[in-house]
Amino acid sequence: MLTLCGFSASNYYNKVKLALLEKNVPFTEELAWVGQTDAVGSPLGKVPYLKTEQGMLCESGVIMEYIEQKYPQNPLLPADPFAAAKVRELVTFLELHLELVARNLYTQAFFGGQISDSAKEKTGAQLEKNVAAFAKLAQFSPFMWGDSLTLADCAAVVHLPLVSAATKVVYGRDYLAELPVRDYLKRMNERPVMQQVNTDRKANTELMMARAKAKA
Ligand SMILES: N[C@@H](CCC(=O)N[C@@H](CS)C(=O)NCC(=O)O)C(=O)O
Repeated sequence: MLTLCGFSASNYYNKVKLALLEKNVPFTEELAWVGQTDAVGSPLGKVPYLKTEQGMLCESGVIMEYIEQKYPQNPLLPADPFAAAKVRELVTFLELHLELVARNLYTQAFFGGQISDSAKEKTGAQLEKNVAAFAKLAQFSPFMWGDSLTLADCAAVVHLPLVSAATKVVYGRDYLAELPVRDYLKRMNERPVMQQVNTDRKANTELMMARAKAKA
């Protein structure tokens, strides 16, 4: 039995959880906040990490590939190598060029902090460019790529809402507004698995906020 470790407010944790649920792979969850992670399972102290009977794995992308290979049912990668590469290309764009860039805004957008004007300007310009490039790759019709749910959808549903929310708070404008993201997310949120992940995310986010308040 696999154990997914981390916390449900985390987008990277939920990306993996979604894949496990969509593939119908049995797993349990173990709550590990940042600062409480296993030093072997997650040497950088990040979540998620996965306990398997052979040992532990970190990095959500690696975990996803492991799950996909180990449990071929309900595939989240197309069998065709080029199609699979297109899906991976989208995951890379979503994470490297959108989420990681937007992450520079989270302190101010979600945690009551402030970022410098120069950081704001630099991040805004980078996001502008990257969103335009992402728009050329993503299909949204109805999935990120092809005619079935893939790893790219598991990444998109957890990362895109954060990019929208963070840019709205910091710049007063949703940088994804020109893309059909709202309709896409509405469709994806109708999936029972997504509803389960969202319910857990909301409960865990409240818990996280309460912990932060208690510490302050
Ligand atoms: N590249 C990592 C990113 C994971 C990540 O950044 N997780 C966040 C929570 S959403 C985290 O653990 N942050 C704490 C830290 O970076 O110290 C992955 O794909 O697993």
